[in-house]
Amino acid sequence: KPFNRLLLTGAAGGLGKILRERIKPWANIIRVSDIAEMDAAGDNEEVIRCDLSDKSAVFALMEGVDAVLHFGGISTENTFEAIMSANIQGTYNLYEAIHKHGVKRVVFASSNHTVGYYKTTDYIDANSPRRPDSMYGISKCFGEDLSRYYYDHCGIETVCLRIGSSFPEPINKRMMVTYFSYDDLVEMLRCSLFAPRVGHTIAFGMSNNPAAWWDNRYASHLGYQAKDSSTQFADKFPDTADYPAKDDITTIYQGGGFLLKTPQYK
Ligand code: NAI
Ligand code: 15L
Repeated sequence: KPFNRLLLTGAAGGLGKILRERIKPWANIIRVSDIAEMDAAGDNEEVIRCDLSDKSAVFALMEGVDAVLHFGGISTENTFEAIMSANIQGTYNLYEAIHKHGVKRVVFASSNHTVGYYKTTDYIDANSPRRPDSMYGISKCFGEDLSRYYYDHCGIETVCLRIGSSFPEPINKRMMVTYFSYDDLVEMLRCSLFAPRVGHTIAFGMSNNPAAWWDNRYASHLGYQAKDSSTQFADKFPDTADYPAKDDITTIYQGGGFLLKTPQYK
């Protein structure tokens, strides 16, 4: 198999549970980790419970690892303190361990909330200045810069995947634009792990949806081609003249409801 040992963080989460099943063909051993309880190890699996903010635990977690899918951390808006520990300290610990153990390739689950303050009428690409919409989005910007540093300084390659909305199906109009099917996510991860050279790449994780806010031109070297589209859900959320609504912050900006969630500004 292409890798001997592949580490997945966030394995107890929504995406982690899906990925745990789907990434098996890519490595002889899949090491899964989370702060929360996970299912027991199956064939060719290792299960290690670990808090990403615990540096020595993260160093032990990385031993013998060849590549990392970093999905662990707080995945929605929260207090700065909580986000600082899991996402900022946690991602720093992870990259220090990656450097120490000579890991060559990482995929970092970044987020569309790095650019959530663009308007839903804007069309942006990976070179557009970031406009985070939340403390959560700021922590993902930190992960993008941190991984850039570890590439420039140490040559560790990372694909920062700004995931749109990866759920079974869209649950509102916004998600008709941001929808990223599980199959397309897995394909994007495969491309990110196996493209010959990725350097430091920022990619947007989205399916081939009828409307888009993001241009993936700077990720074309990954060779990713979406197979799915939110079109199949169009009956649930038909196009109407009231979207984006002019007076609703959650439809004016790409980040949607995240703009209202930062605890100290609620
Ligand atoms: P989730 O919240 O279901 O999973 C995150 C996992 O990280 C949880 O199992 C949690 O226990 C674990 N975790 C939290 N703090 C931790 C810590 N200190 N140490 C170790 N593990 C910790 O979120 P989901 O939806 O599965 O997302 C996975 C990743 O993808 C997250 O990093 C999220 O920010 C990112 N993402 C997901 C999107 C989506 O549409 N599902 C969109 C954009 C980004
Ligand atoms: C994210 O970054 C979150 O992790 C996920 O729970 C969704 O809210 C997603 O963005 C989204 O924007 O739909």
